[in-house]
Amino acid sequence: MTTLPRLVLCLWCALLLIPVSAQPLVEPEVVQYWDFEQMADPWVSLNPQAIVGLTAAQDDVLAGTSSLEVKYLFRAVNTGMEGILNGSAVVPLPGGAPGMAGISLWFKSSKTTTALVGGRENGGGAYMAPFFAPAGMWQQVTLGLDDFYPMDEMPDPNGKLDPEQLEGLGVVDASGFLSTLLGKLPVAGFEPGARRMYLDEVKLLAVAPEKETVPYPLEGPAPVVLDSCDREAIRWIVVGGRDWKAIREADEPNDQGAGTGHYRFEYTLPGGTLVAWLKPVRQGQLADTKALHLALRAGQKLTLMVSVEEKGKARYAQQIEANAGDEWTYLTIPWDDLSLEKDSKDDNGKLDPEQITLLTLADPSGLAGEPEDYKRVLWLNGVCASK
Ligand SMILES: [Ca+2]
Ligand SMILES: [Ca+2]
Ligand SMILES: [Ca+2]
Repeated sequence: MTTLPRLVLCLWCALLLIPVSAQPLVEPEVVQYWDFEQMADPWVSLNPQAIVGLTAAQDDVLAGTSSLEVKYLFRAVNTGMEGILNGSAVVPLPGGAPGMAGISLWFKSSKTTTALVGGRENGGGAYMAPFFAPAGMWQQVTLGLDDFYPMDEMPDPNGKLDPEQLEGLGVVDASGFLSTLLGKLPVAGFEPGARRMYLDEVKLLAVAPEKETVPYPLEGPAPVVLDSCDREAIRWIVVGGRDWKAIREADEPNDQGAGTGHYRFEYTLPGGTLVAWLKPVRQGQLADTKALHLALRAGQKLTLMVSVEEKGKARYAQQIEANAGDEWTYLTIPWDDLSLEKDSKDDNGKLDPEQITLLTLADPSGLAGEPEDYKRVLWLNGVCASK
Protein backbone atom coordinates (compact mmCIF):
# COMPACT_ATOMS: atom_id res chain seq x y z
CA MET A 1 0.00 0.00 0.00
CA THR A 2 1.77 3.12 -1.14
CA THR A 3 0.24 5.55 -3.56
CA LEU A 4 -3.34 4.32 -3.81
CA PRO A 5 -4.43 5.26 -0.29
CA ARG A 6 -2.88 8.68 -0.81
CA LEU A 7 -5.13 9.21 -3.80
CA VAL A 8 -8.13 8.46 -1.65
CA LEU A 9 -6.72 10.79 0.93
CA CYS A 10 -6.49 13.66 -1.55
CA LEU A 11 -10.12 13.22 -2.49
CA TRP A 12 -11.02 13.15 1.15
CA CYS A 13 -9.19 16.43 1.62
CA ALA A 14 -11.12 17.95 -1.28
CA LEU A 15 -14.29 17.34 0.70
CA LEU A 16 -13.31 20.05 3.11
CA LEU A 17 -14.23 22.59 0.50
CA ILE A 18 -17.85 21.47 0.44
CA PRO A 19 -20.20 23.66 2.53
CA VAL A 20 -22.00 21.86 5.29
CA SER A 21 -25.35 22.11 7.02
CA ALA A 22 -25.63 19.89 10.06
CA GLN A 23 -29.01 18.83 11.39
CA PRO A 24 -30.03 19.68 14.95
CA LEU A 25 -29.43 17.34 17.88
CA VAL A 26 -32.29 14.99 18.61
CA GLU A 27 -31.13 13.02 21.63
CA PRO A 28 -28.83 14.11 24.44
CA GLU A 29 -26.46 11.17 23.90
CA VAL A 30 -25.98 11.91 20.21
CA VAL A 31 -23.36 14.38 19.02
CA GLN A 32 -24.67 14.49 15.48
CA TYR A 33 -27.48 12.72 13.65
CA TRP A 34 -28.60 12.24 10.06
CA ASP A 35 -31.98 10.63 9.34
CA PHE A 36 -32.01 11.47 5.60
CA GLU A 37 -35.63 12.62 5.78
CA GLN A 38 -35.10 16.05 4.18
CA MET A 39 -31.92 16.00 2.14
CA ALA A 40 -28.82 14.07 1.22
CA ASP A 41 -26.61 17.13 1.70
CA PRO A 42 -23.92 17.31 3.07
CA TRP A 43 -23.31 13.64 2.27
CA VAL A 44 -21.44 13.03 -0.98
CA SER A 45 -19.57 10.24 -2.72
CA LEU A 46 -15.81 10.14 -3.32
CA ASN A 47 -16.63 8.81 -6.78
CA PRO A 48 -17.62 11.81 -8.94
CA GLN A 49 -19.65 9.54 -11.22
CA ALA A 50 -21.77 8.15 -8.40
CA ILE A 51 -25.29 9.52 -7.97
CA VAL A 52 -26.13 10.50 -4.40
CA GLY A 53 -29.70 11.24 -3.35
CA LEU A 54 -32.62 10.23 -1.19
CA THR A 55 -34.89 7.30 -1.91
CA ALA A 56 -38.41 6.73 -0.67
CA ALA A 57 -38.68 3.19 -2.10
CA GLN A 58 -40.22 1.25 0.74
CA ASP A 59 -37.75 -1.66 0.66
CA ASP A 60 -34.81 0.71 0.77
CA VAL A 61 -35.90 2.86 3.71
CA LEU A 62 -34.98 1.77 7.20
CA ALA A 63 -36.73 4.47 9.26
CA GLY A 64 -39.03 7.37 8.45
CA THR A 65 -39.84 7.97 4.80
CA SER A 66 -36.45 8.12 3.11
CA SER A 67 -32.83 7.02 3.28
CA LEU A 68 -29.60 7.97 1.54
CA GLU A 69 -28.98 6.13 -1.74
CA VAL A 70 -25.73 6.03 -3.71
CA LYS A 71 -25.84 4.55 -7.23
CA TYR A 72 -22.50 3.62 -8.80
CA LEU A 73 -20.72 1.31 -11.14
CA PHE A 74 -18.42 -1.09 -9.32
CA ARG A 75 -15.25 -1.61 -11.33
CA ALA A 76 -13.41 -4.76 -10.30
CA VAL A 77 -9.97 -3.67 -11.41
CA ASN A 78 -6.85 -4.00 -9.34
CA THR A 79 -5.11 -0.82 -10.33
CA GLY A 80 -5.85 2.85 -10.75
CA MET A 81 -8.48 5.09 -9.29
CA GLU A 82 -11.42 3.05 -10.53
CA GLY A 83 -10.45 0.11 -8.39
CA ILE A 84 -10.43 2.07 -5.19
CA LEU A 85 -13.12 4.67 -5.63
CA ASN A 86 -16.25 2.73 -6.52
CA GLY A 87 -19.03 3.54 -4.08
CA SER A 88 -18.96 5.61 -0.93
CA ALA A 89 -21.06 7.94 1.17
CA VAL A 90 -19.05 10.38 3.23
CA VAL A 91 -19.72 13.52 5.21
CA PRO A 92 -17.25 16.34 5.77
CA LEU A 93 -16.91 17.45 9.40
CA PRO A 94 -15.43 20.95 9.21
CA GLY A 95 -15.54 21.39 12.99
CA GLY A 96 -14.49 17.83 13.73
CA ALA A 97 -16.73 15.69 15.89
CA PRO A 98 -15.82 16.82 19.43
CA GLY A 99 -17.40 14.61 22.06
CA MET A 100 -17.87 11.67 19.71
CA ALA A 101 -17.19 8.36 21.46
CA GLY A 102 -18.60 6.06 18.82
CA ILE A 103 -20.81 5.74 15.79
CA SER A 104 -23.96 3.85 14.95
CA LEU A 105 -25.34 3.57 11.43
CA TRP A 106 -27.52 1.36 9.31
CA PHE A 107 -26.13 0.16 5.98
CA LYS A 108 -27.42 -1.90 3.09
CA SER A 109 -25.70 -2.88 -0.16
CA SER A 110 -27.49 -4.18 -3.24
CA LYS A 111 -24.66 -6.71 -3.73
CA THR A 112 -22.70 -8.76 -1.24
CA THR A 113 -19.55 -6.84 -0.52
CA THR A 114 -16.98 -5.79 2.05
CA ALA A 115 -17.49 -2.27 3.31
CA LEU A 116 -15.69 -0.11 5.80
CA VAL A 117 -16.46 2.81 8.03
CA GLY A 118 -13.55 5.20 7.61
CA GLY A 119 -12.46 8.48 9.10
CA ARG A 120 -9.60 10.85 8.46
CA GLU A 121 -8.00 13.37 10.81
CA ASN A 122 -6.78 16.70 9.50
CA GLY A 123 -3.05 16.50 9.00
CA GLY A 124 -2.97 13.08 10.56
CA GLY A 125 -4.05 9.52 10.42
CA ALA A 126 -6.77 7.60 8.68
CA TYR A 127 -8.78 4.93 10.43
CA MET A 128 -11.03 2.17 9.21
CA ALA A 129 -13.37 -0.51 10.48
CA PRO A 130 -14.15 -3.11 7.79
CA PHE A 131 -17.27 -5.28 7.82
CA PHE A 132 -19.06 -7.84 5.67
CA ALA A 133 -22.24 -6.60 3.97
CA PRO A 134 -24.66 -9.27 2.74
CA ALA A 135 -26.70 -8.33 -0.34
CA GLY A 136 -30.02 -6.63 0.33
CA MET A 137 -29.81 -6.74 4.12
CA TRP A 138 -30.00 -3.72 6.40
CA GLN A 139 -27.55 -4.12 9.22
CA GLN A 140 -26.55 -1.90 12.08
CA VAL A 141 -22.88 -1.11 12.48
CA THR A 142 -21.95 0.07 15.96
CA LEU A 143 -18.38 1.08 16.67
CA GLY A 144 -16.44 2.63 19.53
CA LEU A 145 -13.29 4.59 18.79
CA ASP A 146 -11.28 1.48 19.77
CA ASP A 147 -12.97 -0.49 17.00
CA PHE A 148 -11.17 1.55 14.33
CA TYR A 149 -7.80 0.42 13.00
CA PRO A 150 -5.10 2.83 11.86
CA MET A 151 -4.13 2.67 8.19
CA ASP A 152 -0.38 2.13 7.97
CA GLU A 153 0.38 4.47 5.11
CA MET A 154 -1.29 7.43 6.78
CA PRO A 155 0.49 7.58 10.11
CA ASP A 156 -1.08 9.54 12.91
CA PRO A 157 1.36 11.71 14.92
CA ASN A 158 -0.21 10.75 18.25
CA GLY A 159 -1.34 7.26 17.25
CA LYS A 160 -4.95 7.61 18.38
CA LEU A 161 -8.21 8.62 16.79
CA ASP A 162 -9.06 12.16 17.94
CA PRO A 163 -12.72 12.91 17.11
CA GLU A 164 -12.23 16.68 17.32
CA GLN A 165 -9.65 16.37 14.54
CA LEU A 166 -11.86 14.34 12.19
CA GLU A 167 -12.32 16.15 8.92
CA GLY A 168 -14.68 13.60 7.45
CA LEU A 169 -16.06 10.12 7.84
CA GLY A 170 -18.27 7.75 5.96
CA VAL A 171 -18.86 4.32 4.51
CA VAL A 172 -16.94 2.94 1.54
CA ASP A 173 -17.70 -0.13 -0.60
CA ALA A 174 -14.19 -1.38 0.00
CA SER A 175 -13.93 -4.72 -1.77
CA GLY A 176 -11.98 -3.08 -4.61
CA PHE A 177 -9.81 -0.97 -2.32
CA LEU A 178 -9.05 -3.87 0.04
CA SER A 179 -8.35 -6.27 -2.83
CA THR A 180 -5.79 -3.76 -4.09
CA LEU A 181 -4.38 -3.35 -0.61
CA LEU A 182 -4.06 -7.07 0.07
CA GLY A 183 -2.87 -7.77 -3.42
CA LYS A 184 -3.42 -11.53 -3.71
CA LEU A 185 -6.89 -12.97 -3.43
CA PRO A 186 -10.01 -10.93 -4.11
CA VAL A 187 -11.98 -9.72 -1.12
CA ALA A 188 -15.65 -10.81 -0.96
CA GLY A 189 -17.71 -8.68 -3.32
CA PHE A 190 -15.00 -8.06 -5.92
CA GLU A 191 -17.31 -8.36 -8.93
CA PRO A 192 -18.06 -5.71 -11.54
CA GLY A 193 -21.48 -4.24 -12.13
CA ALA A 194 -24.02 -1.61 -11.17
CA ARG A 195 -24.58 -1.28 -7.44
CA ARG A 196 -26.48 0.76 -4.91
CA MET A 197 -25.71 1.41 -1.26
CA TYR A 198 -28.02 2.79 1.39
CA LEU A 199 -27.50 4.57 4.69
CA ASP A 200 -30.00 5.57 7.34
CA GLU A 201 -30.04 6.61 11.01
CA VAL A 202 -26.41 7.68 11.21
CA LYS A 203 -25.52 8.78 14.74
CA LEU A 204 -22.26 10.03 16.14
CA LEU A 205 -22.55 8.78 19.71
CA ALA A 206 -21.52 10.74 22.80
CA VAL A 207 -21.26 7.53 24.80
CA ALA A 208 -19.10 4.60 23.67
CA PRO A 209 -20.93 1.34 22.94
CA GLU A 210 -20.78 -1.20 25.75
CA LYS A 211 -17.49 -3.12 25.89
CA GLU A 212 -17.67 -6.57 24.35
CA THR A 213 -17.21 -9.61 26.57
CA VAL A 214 -16.61 -13.29 25.91
CA PRO A 215 -17.98 -15.29 28.84
CA TYR A 216 -15.64 -18.31 28.66
CA PRO A 217 -14.49 -19.64 31.99
CA LEU A 218 -10.92 -18.35 31.59
CA GLU A 219 -8.45 -18.10 34.46
CA GLY A 220 -6.67 -14.83 35.21
CA PRO A 221 -7.44 -11.24 34.23
CA ALA A 222 -10.23 -10.38 31.79
CA PRO A 223 -9.26 -11.39 28.24
CA VAL A 224 -8.78 -8.95 25.38
CA VAL A 225 -11.88 -9.41 23.22
CA LEU A 226 -11.21 -9.37 19.50
CA ASP A 227 -14.76 -10.28 18.54
CA SER A 228 -17.60 -11.33 20.82
CA CYS A 229 -19.69 -11.97 17.68
CA ASP A 230 -22.48 -10.31 19.65
CA ARG A 231 -22.69 -7.12 17.60
CA GLU A 232 -24.68 -7.26 14.41
CA ALA A 233 -22.07 -6.54 11.73
CA ILE A 234 -19.43 -9.18 10.91
CA ARG A 235 -16.23 -7.19 11.34
CA TRP A 236 -13.87 -9.42 9.34
CA ILE A 237 -12.41 -9.08 5.86
CA VAL A 238 -13.39 -12.21 3.95
CA VAL A 239 -10.89 -13.16 1.24
CA GLY A 240 -11.05 -15.70 -1.60
CA GLY A 241 -13.83 -18.18 -2.33
CA ARG A 242 -17.17 -17.10 -3.74
CA ASP A 243 -20.94 -17.29 -3.23
CA TRP A 244 -20.40 -15.99 0.29
CA LYS A 245 -23.31 -16.11 2.69
CA ALA A 246 -22.31 -14.78 6.07
CA ILE A 247 -24.85 -14.08 8.76
CA ARG A 248 -25.09 -13.67 12.50
CA GLU A 249 -27.16 -16.29 14.30
CA ALA A 250 -28.47 -16.35 17.87
CA ASP A 251 -26.49 -18.33 20.46
CA GLU A 252 -28.10 -21.24 22.27
CA PRO A 253 -28.38 -20.11 25.88
CA ASN A 254 -26.59 -23.23 27.14
CA ASP A 255 -23.52 -22.90 24.93
CA GLN A 256 -20.32 -22.41 26.84
CA GLY A 257 -19.26 -18.85 26.20
CA ALA A 258 -22.68 -17.90 24.89
CA GLY A 259 -23.30 -14.23 24.49
CA THR A 260 -26.07 -13.29 22.13
CA GLY A 261 -24.71 -14.39 18.77
CA HIS A 262 -22.20 -16.14 16.56
CA TYR A 263 -21.34 -16.11 12.85
CA ARG A 264 -22.21 -18.63 10.17
CA PHE A 265 -20.12 -18.53 6.98
CA GLU A 266 -21.21 -20.46 3.91
CA TYR A 267 -18.95 -20.35 0.86
CA THR A 268 -17.77 -22.09 -2.27
CA LEU A 269 -14.10 -23.01 -2.19
CA PRO A 270 -12.70 -23.60 -5.68
CA GLY A 271 -10.14 -26.45 -5.71
CA GLY A 272 -6.55 -25.18 -5.70
CA THR A 273 -7.44 -22.03 -3.73
CA LEU A 274 -7.97 -21.03 -0.11
CA VAL A 275 -10.23 -18.66 1.76
CA ALA A 276 -9.28 -16.52 4.72
CA TRP A 277 -10.85 -14.30 7.36
CA LEU A 278 -8.74 -11.29 8.28
CA LYS A 279 -9.13 -9.35 11.51
CA PRO A 280 -7.00 -6.22 11.86
CA VAL A 281 -5.61 -5.73 15.36
CA ARG A 282 -4.52 -2.41 16.86
CA GLN A 283 -0.80 -2.56 17.59
CA GLY A 284 -0.41 -3.05 21.32
CA GLN A 285 -3.95 -4.39 21.75
CA LEU A 286 -2.61 -7.90 22.42
CA ALA A 287 0.27 -6.80 24.69
CA ASP A 288 0.82 -9.21 27.60
CA THR A 289 -1.55 -11.83 26.16
CA LYS A 290 -0.52 -15.50 26.23
CA ALA A 291 -3.04 -17.39 24.15
CA LEU A 292 -5.81 -17.03 21.60
CA HIS A 293 -9.24 -18.50 22.33
CA LEU A 294 -12.09 -19.11 19.93
CA ALA A 295 -14.99 -21.45 19.33
CA LEU A 296 -15.52 -23.20 16.00
CA ARG A 297 -17.65 -25.81 14.32
CA ALA A 298 -17.98 -26.81 10.68
CA GLY A 299 -20.20 -28.63 8.22
CA GLN A 300 -17.44 -31.23 7.93
CA LYS A 301 -14.23 -31.80 9.84
CA LEU A 302 -11.77 -29.15 8.64
CA THR A 303 -8.14 -28.41 9.28
CA LEU A 304 -7.72 -24.64 9.41
CA MET A 305 -4.75 -22.36 9.90
CA VAL A 306 -4.64 -19.60 12.45
CA SER A 307 -1.91 -17.03 11.98
CA VAL A 308 -0.82 -13.64 13.25
CA GLU A 309 1.30 -10.99 11.64
CA GLU A 310 3.60 -8.62 13.48
CA LYS A 311 3.95 -4.96 12.49
CA GLY A 312 7.27 -5.87 10.77
CA LYS A 313 5.39 -8.49 8.68
CA ALA A 314 6.75 -11.57 10.50
CA ARG A 315 4.02 -14.23 10.32
CA TYR A 316 3.44 -17.05 12.80
CA ALA A 317 0.96 -19.86 12.19
CA GLN A 318 -0.52 -23.00 13.67
CA GLN A 319 -2.97 -25.65 12.42
CA ILE A 320 -6.27 -26.06 14.22
CA GLU A 321 -9.17 -28.46 13.81
CA ALA A 322 -12.83 -27.55 13.46
CA ASN A 323 -15.07 -30.51 14.28
CA ALA A 324 -18.17 -31.35 12.29
CA GLY A 325 -21.61 -31.13 13.83
CA ASP A 326 -23.57 -29.15 16.36
CA GLU A 327 -21.01 -29.20 19.17
CA TRP A 328 -18.65 -26.24 19.43
CA THR A 329 -14.94 -26.90 19.68
CA TYR A 330 -13.38 -24.46 22.18
CA LEU A 331 -9.79 -23.89 21.20
CA THR A 332 -6.96 -22.47 23.27
CA ILE A 333 -3.93 -21.66 21.14
CA PRO A 334 -0.92 -20.45 23.15
CA TRP A 335 1.16 -17.95 21.19
CA ASP A 336 4.14 -20.21 21.98
CA ASP A 337 2.60 -22.94 19.79
CA LEU A 338 2.74 -20.78 16.66
CA SER A 339 5.75 -21.18 14.34
CA LEU A 340 7.37 -18.64 12.08
CA GLU A 341 6.16 -19.24 8.53
CA LYS A 342 8.78 -20.46 6.08
CA ASP A 343 8.54 -17.47 3.74
CA SER A 344 8.65 -15.00 6.63
CA LYS A 345 11.47 -13.40 8.66
CA ASP A 346 11.53 -11.95 12.15
CA ASP A 347 14.36 -9.67 13.26
CA ASN A 348 14.22 -10.74 16.88
CA GLY A 349 13.22 -14.34 16.16
CA LYS A 350 10.22 -14.46 18.48
CA LEU A 351 6.52 -13.73 18.36
CA ASP A 352 5.83 -10.46 20.18
CA PRO A 353 2.10 -10.24 21.01
CA GLU A 354 2.27 -6.45 21.42
CA GLN A 355 3.48 -6.23 17.80
CA ILE A 356 0.53 -8.16 16.32
CA THR A 357 -1.47 -6.13 13.78
CA LEU A 358 -3.41 -8.88 12.00
CA LEU A 359 -5.15 -12.10 12.94
CA THR A 360 -6.01 -14.52 10.12
CA LEU A 361 -8.07 -17.68 10.02
CA ALA A 362 -7.71 -19.65 6.79
CA ASP A 363 -9.33 -22.67 5.20
CA PRO A 364 -6.56 -24.10 2.99
CA SER A 365 -8.43 -27.36 2.40
CA GLY A 366 -8.95 -26.55 -1.29
CA LEU A 367 -5.25 -26.13 -2.01
CA ALA A 368 -4.49 -29.81 -2.38
CA GLY A 369 -7.87 -30.64 -3.92
CA GLU A 370 -9.06 -31.41 -7.41
CA PRO A 371 -10.09 -28.45 -9.60
CA GLU A 372 -13.70 -28.65 -8.51
CA ASP A 373 -15.87 -26.57 -6.20
CA TYR A 374 -16.17 -27.47 -2.53
CA LYS A 375 -19.11 -26.32 -0.44
CA ARG A 376 -18.17 -25.28 3.07
CA VAL A 377 -19.92 -24.07 6.20
CA LEU A 378 -18.09 -22.73 9.23
CA TRP A 379 -19.36 -21.26 12.48
CA LEU A 380 -17.28 -18.93 14.65
CA ASN A 381 -17.80 -17.53 18.14
CA GLY A 382 -16.04 -15.65 20.92
CA VAL A 383 -12.56 -14.66 19.71
CA CYS A 384 -10.35 -13.36 22.52
CA ALA A 385 -6.82 -13.47 23.92
CA SER A 386 -6.08 -14.28 27.57
CA LYS A 387 -3.36 -12.73 29.72
CA1 LIG B 1 -34.67 7.85 7.30
CA1 LIG C 1 -4.70 11.37 16.19
CA1 LIG D 1 9.12 -10.61 16.64
